Amino acid sequence: MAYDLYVITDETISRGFSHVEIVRQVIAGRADAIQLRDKTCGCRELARIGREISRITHKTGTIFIVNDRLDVAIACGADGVHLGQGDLRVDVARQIAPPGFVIGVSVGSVEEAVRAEAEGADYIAVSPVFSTGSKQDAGPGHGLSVLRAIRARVSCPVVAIGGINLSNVEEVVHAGADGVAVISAVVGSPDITAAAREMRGFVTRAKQERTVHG
Ligand code: TZP
Ligand code: MG
Repeated sequence: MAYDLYVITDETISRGFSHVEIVRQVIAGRADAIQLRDKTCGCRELARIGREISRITHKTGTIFIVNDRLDVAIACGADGVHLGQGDLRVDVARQIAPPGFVIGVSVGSVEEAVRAEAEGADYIAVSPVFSTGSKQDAGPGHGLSVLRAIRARVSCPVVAIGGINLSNVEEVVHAGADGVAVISAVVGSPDITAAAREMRGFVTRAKQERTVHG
């Protein structure tokens, strides 16, 4: 599974676009994965939105992940769930999830990354790589050195998240990220589709450079 461009929805910075409208626009910009993230709406509403999104992503083949809520993710037909360090453990979530369900985990250290992979994570998200205003409790950025150290210790896909934009995405990929998860750089742009397309192009190019130059 490819996570080159992983866009997280956020209605608070999307200039009036709903989660579903954000999803349509980032898919038009060739996002590989999208995550439904809303800390304010109840689980019934989240599941309703999620069902609408999964109807879209099933047609396009885009990976659809729900943040935090395994129950909502399963109920709405998403491909997976993204768990934080305070959410269900991956191996516990795995017991409830259907076969093939994608489970991603946020990690902030080599120790957390190694544990998440050992517990069965399908991908890990190094969070946050840089400081960000999009998540109040994200804490300071861990930097590229932690990303590099984690990359060296796990074999599952590593996604970088937090403060990633066009000016730093190249170094993030060169530090070993398989993909980048972004909110503001894409969802906060006046042209969400164009921003997604441009960001994905940067990731693709940086990955090609990595292959060529080792
Ligand atoms: N988790 C860790 S950082 C973050 C989340 C949801 C926010 C990323 O947003 P941005 O705007 O790309 O920094
Ligand atoms: Mg979470």
